[in-house]
Amino acid sequence: PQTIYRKDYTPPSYWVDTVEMGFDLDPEATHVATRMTLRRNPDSPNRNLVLVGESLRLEQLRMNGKDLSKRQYALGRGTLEIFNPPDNVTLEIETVTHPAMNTSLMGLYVSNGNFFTQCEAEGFRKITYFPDRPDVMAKYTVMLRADKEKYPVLLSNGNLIEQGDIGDGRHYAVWEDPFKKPSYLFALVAGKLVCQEETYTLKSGREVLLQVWVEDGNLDKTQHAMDSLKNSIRWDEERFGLELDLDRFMIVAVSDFNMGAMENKGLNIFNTKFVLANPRIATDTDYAGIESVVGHEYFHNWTGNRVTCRDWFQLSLKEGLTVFRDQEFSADLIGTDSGRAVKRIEDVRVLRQAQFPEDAGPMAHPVRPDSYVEINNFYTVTIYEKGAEVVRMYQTLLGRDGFRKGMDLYFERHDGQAVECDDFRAAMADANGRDLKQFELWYSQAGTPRLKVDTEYDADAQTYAVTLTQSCPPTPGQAEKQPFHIPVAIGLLDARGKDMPLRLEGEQQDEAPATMVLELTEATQTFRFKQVTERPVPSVLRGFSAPVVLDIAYTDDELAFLMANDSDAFNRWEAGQRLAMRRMLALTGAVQNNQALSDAELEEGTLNDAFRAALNDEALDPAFRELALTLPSETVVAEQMDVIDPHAIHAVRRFLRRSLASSLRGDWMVAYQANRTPGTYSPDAIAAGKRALKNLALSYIVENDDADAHHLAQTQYDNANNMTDRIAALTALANSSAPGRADALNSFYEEFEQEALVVDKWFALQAMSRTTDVAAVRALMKHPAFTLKNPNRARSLIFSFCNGNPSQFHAVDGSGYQFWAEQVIALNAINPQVAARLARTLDRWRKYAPALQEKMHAALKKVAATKELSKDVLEVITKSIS
Ligand code: HT7
Ligand code: ZN
Repeated sequence: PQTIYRKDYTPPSYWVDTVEMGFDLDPEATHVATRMTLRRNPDSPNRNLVLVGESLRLEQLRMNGKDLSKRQYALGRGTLEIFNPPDNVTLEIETVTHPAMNTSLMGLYVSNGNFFTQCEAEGFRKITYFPDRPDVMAKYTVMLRADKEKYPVLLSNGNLIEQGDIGDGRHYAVWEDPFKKPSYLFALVAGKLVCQEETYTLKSGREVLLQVWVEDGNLDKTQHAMDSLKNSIRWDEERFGLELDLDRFMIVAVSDFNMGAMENKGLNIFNTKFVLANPRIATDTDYAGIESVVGHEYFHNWTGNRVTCRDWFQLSLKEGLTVFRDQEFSADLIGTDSGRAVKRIEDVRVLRQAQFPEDAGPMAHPVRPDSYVEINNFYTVTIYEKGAEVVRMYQTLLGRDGFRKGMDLYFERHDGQAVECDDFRAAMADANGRDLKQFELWYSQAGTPRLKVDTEYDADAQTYAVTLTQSCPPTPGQAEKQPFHIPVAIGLLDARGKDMPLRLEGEQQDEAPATMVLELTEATQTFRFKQVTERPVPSVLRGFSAPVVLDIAYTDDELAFLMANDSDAFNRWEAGQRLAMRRMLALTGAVQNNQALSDAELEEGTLNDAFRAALNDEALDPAFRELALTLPSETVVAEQMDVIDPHAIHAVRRFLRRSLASSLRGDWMVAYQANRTPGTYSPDAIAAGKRALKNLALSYIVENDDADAHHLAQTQYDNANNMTDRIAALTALANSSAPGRADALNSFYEEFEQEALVVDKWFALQAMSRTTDVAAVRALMKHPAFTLKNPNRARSLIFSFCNGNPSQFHAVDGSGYQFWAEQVIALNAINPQVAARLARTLDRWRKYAPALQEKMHAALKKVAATKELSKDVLEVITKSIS
């Protein structure tokens, strides 16, 4: 397949001004009539008009009122080229698509008998021939026609301007979107749906209509999405002065969806997972996910829709910025300092767990990639999460006010345009009178920089020198890297654990702050603090001020000291994680040398003491304590090893959890009792934090695997009044030898059989359970509720096992890898996008021991040899093997 390069960008040969579309909706064959007006782009070198289309039957083609003769155009593989058209063109095209057969879930498709669309990134071309690229922006008017009984609801972007009957039991609706938009933001929905609606008054006094559409029977699960939408609208007005520009804003939930949600103008389409919630079916994590995804899609209305991307290489322009905005939204809603820190820790955990490995593997790419084969493969954690870190660094460098000035200038300059990442950077620089040229490297260089810290205290001169040295490992196509512009937030702790006032040599300072942002721009730089009256303990990269790996030599005691005292909550957590990581790596080495692991050794140790102190520190937010007492995940530990040994890592994590379970048993029990949340369920951060700590305590207690622990879990399972507590208890039981284990799993399924999102949880928890091996997963695939066609269900079982149960997946006989290959191949024929995501599971195969590598390689080759591999899967497999 063809590689697309950023350097080859050329402007379109024609602009499209208006698009009128008529849909005759039929699941077997939907007819689409499109009339568009186009105008030659004088800046384009190309004379011909090239439209793209995929899986379409072309029924009619007329230009300026006349049928086109065969000599005037060419229908190629996926293209329709019209030769040398006049400067102004009206094009009429009729196409036919087959929504019921469309299992890719891109373009127009059917889910549970209703019609939905997904057009980002290149799905519009499955509906009609069109210049389907984000820099072509047009105004759309859409008429939907369908059987009235089967499809009573007809929705599209913008405002409803007309509706009525057309005889034969059919009806129609006309929608007009007042804003010009790229084709990827087009949407339609038709079917049997019901909605919760509310009017909402904007700050300006204008009233808007808000709707959340779901299938019948789900109206008891929409309130949280509606509340999240109202909170989002208010937050964007207050924090960024951005108002909703439409009179109506709709959210629609669909159960078959490739990703989380989609920001179509005025008609956001969501995976049900990010809409439906009530205490019976949704966990605290689900509630938080809904809030952040509703926010994310809403915020796209400005960062993505009003100002969009010139081409898909600029994807992070909208995604990185919008993730940053949704992270800030969630943090602001919690409101407290410790709540903000908890949110920051959670976000950084995602980055380390998923993005750091991506940045170190064969699919590594810059935040603004230079090439791709299949754009769907570039909706990655690098584009989203690292992109958000890059945006966050502007705020760290410029301050909140400076960042806001940059945003204001960005909209002033680019509202209604399709632009590049460089335009955002220029707005930030110009609004603040700053030179951010070097900052460009965050967009163009892949890889996670390493930041080494060396310190020297001079007691006589009372100076403290901090030498920062940066490097960045090679990534595909980028052997050498130039130094980044890295903001390094730093504090110095005195012997009592208090922040020392910071004064830098050679700087004119009005005050001496507790935290200072050092700007590292060279490979090595020394920053010298003066009037440092005692040797400090440094707290570096506070709040995780840059997406780097920090290399700093601390003793165990210093880490325990930071964990107990640092005023920066992120670094308190970080110190505990370092301490645990150090222990886990040492023990992993011991396991590999066939040494026995001894409880006694740990019980004496700093880690045990530090954990006990954090667990019992009532002054700390329970949500923070839960994070601090959670050991680094197996994936994060794996990242620290030159050769990954999943079995040793698993054994060590289990051993440490058991040791902490037994040595702190009484303390866990106290925490369990103290953090119960009796009464009516509320998903607020305080209550959710308590439940998180209580359920972590439960999971440790059940590590003891004795009758008392089983009883505790069973009682919680039986009496819980919310899904968070229910699923936590069931997970604990599933990972134990409790006699009630099988009964609990069966009764849970029977109780929630009708709730697809809960059945997903049921599959997922079994897939990730310690005792679930490949054979057990194969057995679960035979369950009547399992299907590969529904992405949520496929993810719940297959992805959860392959990505979330490393010790079983990496079975030494290679059976996990064979299973993986079979599923990638099966999914490839159904849904290439989902298949390609699963294909990523083995992309780091070279990091494993030779015996495992060999078997992984065989599985990769098996997939590579499959006929009719989609370009989605082919790109991932080819890059992994080469
Ligand atoms: N912008 C949206 C991306 C998206 C998507 C991309 C490819 C295939 C299916 C998709 N569904 C949604 C999601 C977002 O970032 O908000
Ligand atoms: Zn997004």
